[in-house]
This record gives sequence, C-alpha cells and structure tokens, in this order.
Amino acid sequence: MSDIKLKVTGMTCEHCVRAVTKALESVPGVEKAEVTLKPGGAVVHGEADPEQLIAAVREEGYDAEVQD
Ligand SMILES: [Cu+2]
Repeated sequence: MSDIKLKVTGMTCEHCVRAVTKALESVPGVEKAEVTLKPGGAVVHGEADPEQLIAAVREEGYDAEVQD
C-alpha cells in the first residue's frame, strides 16, 4: 500500500474539501483520502491510479497534480 500526495487547487471552503474527499474516495483502490484546504492538497491512501485521482478531482471542478 502506498500514499499518493496531490496538490489540489481551487478549493475555497470546507464544502470543497468534502467534495474533493468524496471524489477521491470514489476512485477504485482508494481506502482513504485526507484533504486539506490550506495548503490545498490531499494524501490518498490505497493503490489508485494517479491519473484517475486527478480526473476525479477535475470532474468536481477543481484541479490537481501529483506532488512528490
Ligand atoms: Cu467550497
């Protein structure tokens, strides 16, 4: 099991955080997503495809990129 760190942009409040958390946790292989507003980011636990994580975040209207 590995963690994937994402930089997430476009979130402005706790609703955004919840929307992004839900989107990430709906991706196959994700066990848990910890999303923070400041700084905008997420730590995703599980075995997920980073491209799918980014796509899920974009679908909610935010943007994401892998951070190492
Ligand atoms: Cu919001």
